[in-house]
Amino acid sequence: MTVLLTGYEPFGEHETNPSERLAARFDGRTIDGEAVIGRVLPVEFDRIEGELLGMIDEVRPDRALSMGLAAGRSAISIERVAINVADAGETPDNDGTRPHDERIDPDGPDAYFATVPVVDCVETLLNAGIPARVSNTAGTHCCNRALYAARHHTDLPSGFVHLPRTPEQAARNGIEGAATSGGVVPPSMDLDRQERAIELLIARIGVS
Ligand code: PCA
Repeated sequence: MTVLLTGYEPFGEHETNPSERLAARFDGRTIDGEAVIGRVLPVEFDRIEGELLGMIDEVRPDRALSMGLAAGRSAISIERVAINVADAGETPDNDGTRPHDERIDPDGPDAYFATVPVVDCVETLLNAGIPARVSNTAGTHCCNRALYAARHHTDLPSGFVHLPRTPEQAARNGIEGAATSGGVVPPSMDLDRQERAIELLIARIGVS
């Protein structure tokens, strides 16, 4: 079995993206019999769908697991749903595009559920000592769009994982955010632990 594991390039204020780094770490590995192909998606509303479908066409995976950064979150978040909305909020994409209250597809369904076992995935991580939770919103930026596209255009079991910042990213934010004057430092998780989480998820999704 083959799993397509995607990450995203850096975007907005973030100079790195743990999801991009993990996609590189996993590319070419085999985890519990699952051959992993790691790829990186652009953070561009107008390109995600085409790029993702192109990768699926080329790789012909049996499942698709996408990852992205959720900068304020403290735990690995397994997304339950993708909604038919494109809204960049205050963060334009890497092409400067900033949709506001748009539909991804005006004729498409309002939402799609992820088709990986979301609750089981969270339990697997929690039992391994990794902070994790079900998330009931993937937001309305590019990450939501990748899960919507996978479900809208393919029958592949598909899921999305939002990752916290790494400690290095959180420290950088602390420098910029005046932590030495009492400013807040955002939550983080080290990349090795994030990597272990993705390993466990690939294995768990493989048996479902
Ligand atoms: N996170 C953003 C887009 C790319 C990424 O890694 C999101 O949550 O939509």
